[in-house]
Amino acid sequence: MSLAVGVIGAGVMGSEHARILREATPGAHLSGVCDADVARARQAAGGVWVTTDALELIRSDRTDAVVIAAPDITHASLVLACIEQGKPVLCEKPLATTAAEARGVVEAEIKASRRLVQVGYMRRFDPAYAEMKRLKDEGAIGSPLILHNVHRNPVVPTWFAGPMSVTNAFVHEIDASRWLLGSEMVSAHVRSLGAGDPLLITMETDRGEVVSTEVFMNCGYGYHVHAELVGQKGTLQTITPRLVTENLSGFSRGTYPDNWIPRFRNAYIAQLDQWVKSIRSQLPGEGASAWDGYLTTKIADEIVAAMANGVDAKLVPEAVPALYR
Ligand code: ISE
Repeated sequence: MSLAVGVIGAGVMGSEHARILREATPGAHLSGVCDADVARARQAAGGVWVTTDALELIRSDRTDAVVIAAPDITHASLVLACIEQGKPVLCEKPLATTAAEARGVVEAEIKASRRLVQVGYMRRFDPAYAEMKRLKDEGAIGSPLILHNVHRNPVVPTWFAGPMSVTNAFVHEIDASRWLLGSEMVSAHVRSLGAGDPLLITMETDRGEVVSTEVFMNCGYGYHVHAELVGQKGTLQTITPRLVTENLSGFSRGTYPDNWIPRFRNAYIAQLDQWVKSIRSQLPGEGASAWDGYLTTKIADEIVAAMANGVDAKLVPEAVPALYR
């Protein structure tokens, strides 16, 4: 039987998840959409049930599983409600806005003795990042030494302020770096340029690798995410996927998208597909667990606190609970 999935939040990300569930997710279908703005919910729903009450959607018999794409501040409490109902949940990143809340989600899963949560760190499903990891794991470039990440958005709205470039954007780089290298971060140093944008964040891992990341939220020219992994024998770098290069008037050029959806469209599709398959087969998924989501938010929290105090962050790796080993 097809898995009935309800989506909470009908903004940029929620609408995209709803569209993928309507059009491109074998084994599942969109069964409901929740948003405080009913018109927006209806638009994303394409004819299925809509509600303005997130708890109603989570508790409803019409939903077997839930995708959360509501504002970051609501994530932890909505995920807890899904765990309470015993319903699998794919929560957009971050899992929570504070490490304490994220830890609460981990504790709830441990208490339920069931892994119900996947966090939407979709880079793990991006063909370029996945190929980079495959080659690195095969030993193609020898031992990794440095990971260079670039994370640029053309512009962010005024509400995207203060520590959000760490807690909302850089969190992707924390998760992708931990996953790609298979290492834990032990320290972080932040250099703030301009009026706090861009940031240059350097982390060191427990294996002595260095992860450098530029986070530039108002770079002006387009959405651009890039990674290059330097190893002892060579490097691996992602190639920005493009369908066409325009050759004109003495120039060769390609365009950048306005936001992350065109760049990571295939990753979002693969992520939902794998999530649905893991629920249907009752096997653990390949995505980020609640534990990964917790560690990422904890590192982000510690970096923000260290920035406020003008010091480096000392990050202390924690023992992984049995449920997540
Ligand atoms: C946004 O929320 C995302 O998740 C995008 O993937 C990220 O690149 C962007 O910086 C965030 O603001």
